[in-house]
Amino acid sequence: MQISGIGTLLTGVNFLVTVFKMRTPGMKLMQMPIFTWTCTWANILIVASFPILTAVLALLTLDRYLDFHFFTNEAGGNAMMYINLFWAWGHPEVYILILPAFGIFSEVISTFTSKRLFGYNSMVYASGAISVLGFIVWLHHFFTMGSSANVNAFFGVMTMVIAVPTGVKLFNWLFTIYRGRLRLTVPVLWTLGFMVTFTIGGMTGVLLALPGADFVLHNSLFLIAHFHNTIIGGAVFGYLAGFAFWFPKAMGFHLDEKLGKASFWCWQIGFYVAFMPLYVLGFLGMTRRLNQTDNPAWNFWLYLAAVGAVFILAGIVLQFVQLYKAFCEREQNRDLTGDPWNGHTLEWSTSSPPQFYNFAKLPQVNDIDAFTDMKEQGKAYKVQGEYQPIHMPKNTACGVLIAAATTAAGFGAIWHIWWMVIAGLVASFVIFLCRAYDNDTDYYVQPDEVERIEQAHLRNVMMKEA
Ligand SMILES: [Cu+2]
Repeated sequence: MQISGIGTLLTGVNFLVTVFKMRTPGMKLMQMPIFTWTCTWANILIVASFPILTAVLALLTLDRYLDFHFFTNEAGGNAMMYINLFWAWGHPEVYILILPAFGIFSEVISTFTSKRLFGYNSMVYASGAISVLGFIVWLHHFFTMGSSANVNAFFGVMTMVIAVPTGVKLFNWLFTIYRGRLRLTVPVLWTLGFMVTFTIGGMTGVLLALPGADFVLHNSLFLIAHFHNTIIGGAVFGYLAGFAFWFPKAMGFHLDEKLGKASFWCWQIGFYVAFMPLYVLGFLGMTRRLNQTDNPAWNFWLYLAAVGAVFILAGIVLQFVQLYKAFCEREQNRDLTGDPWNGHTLEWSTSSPPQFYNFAKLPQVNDIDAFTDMKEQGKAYKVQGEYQPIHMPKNTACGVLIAAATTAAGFGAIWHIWWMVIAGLVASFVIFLCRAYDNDTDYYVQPDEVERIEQAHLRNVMMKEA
């Protein structure tokens, strides 16, 4: 946990520096693609919240390995302090999961309605509000801890307030669809399924945010239903929408629409049949983490939930079948233009899959939907001036080697194999030093090579247009 947490933290720093320092010429912050914006907020959350996880795991390590008592009640520590610190990281973490998905839904909705996203600015600010509020709600995970009524009320109210910026987003998506011609592709189906399902999950979250209600529902299956309702209906649906949306860009060929739709319906129906009974079971008094039950009143709902799980399994299998079919028929289903959906943002202006250097020339941006703007002004696919050499990083195995060495150190620490811990840490530091003192880390792609690659893409685009 500690190693992957530090890895996430470093990745967050990397993404933020890239966003703030390496945008293409002309692109202001308020002109970034909305997906980039929601990922930026997610990475701000990573940089702000993961140090809490690092600290709490360090304290736990001291407890476990050196006999400290930070979290041991009998020895003057406090076990609830662990739960508090864990969720001070953990609640922001659930927004780290959902915010990128929100961005995917925004891209999908605006692309497939062929409209500009409604309320771009308010989308950015709503994501920011969700990010900030995400830090002052952690106590809703344990209203039953024994805090005063005032403390519980504060965290309950703050939790409910998050429904406001989330509602702003939902209405923006609806207004984008309004009077647009929504193309019912697979990414759109996931998005529509999300809008209905996530709204239900959000509302049961508001119910749980009432401290009084939480005393009844805490650790019941109502809670289990709620968080699956948001994580599956929000994050998972979002990632699957993004998978279908960007698959042709990343791989250079299309997925099968029919299988994608069949998978969606299995997931959607399966989700409701599997998880709505859990809300009922929560009200019937069933708690989480039971390995057996003796209440016959629960049986019907448990069997019903099992039927739903079978539907979800069918959805997962269909995803793999879809992937397999796409690979088998990739020659017939090539995406030659690189712009299969009539996209709005710059990634659709490159070939599919994009070249190793991404953009032959850095595009000049003057508008939110930069690629739409280029197409409207007749500037798309037009090369301005000569190609320049492209500065590229060389490949290196250092990252993978450091990961292997730290994994060995972590494995050794868990099983008290101390020589392995020391060897892993020393090895990772030595590899780091080698990388730090290596000056031969970059190279240039020459203009004639860039031209040859780009001409092939442009010929494909011309053929399609002809
Ligand atoms: Cu929470």
